[in-house]
Amino acid sequence: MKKYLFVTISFVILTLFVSCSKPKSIQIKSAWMKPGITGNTTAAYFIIDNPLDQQDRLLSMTSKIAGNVELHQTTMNNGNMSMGLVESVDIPAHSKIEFKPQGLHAMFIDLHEDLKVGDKVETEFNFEKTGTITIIVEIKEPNF
Ligand SMILES: [Cu+2]
Repeated sequence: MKKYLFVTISFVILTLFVSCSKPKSIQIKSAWMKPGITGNTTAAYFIIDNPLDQQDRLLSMTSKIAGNVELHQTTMNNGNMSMGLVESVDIPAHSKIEFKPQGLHAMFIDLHEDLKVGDKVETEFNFEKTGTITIIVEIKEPNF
């Protein structure tokens, strides 16, 4: 009888431990992309949520539907909007980094196909520590 009680208590403790320490990981949320035409470029936007205790870094992105995907930052200089290449993007511990219109974005260059509203595009995000996260990005009509 004592043995069963011990086993039960151990199981309860183990269950508590597992539920408290359920693995947290970097997540990519609210991802969407503007429509695009074959041979042209388009941009994708999303939020990278890092709930971890350590910083990570977005190194690059890839997708079968584009010849190249670059990380860009839009800046305003004397009223002129321009965008520049960003080598990588730090994602500090316990933070969310938002890629949004007129800010950080992912530029999909040399599209291999037309992208219409409702289409879905598989995209890989390559992080320094987390490795590769693959998500589906949906094409949406920009509302700005
Ligand atoms: Cu750009």
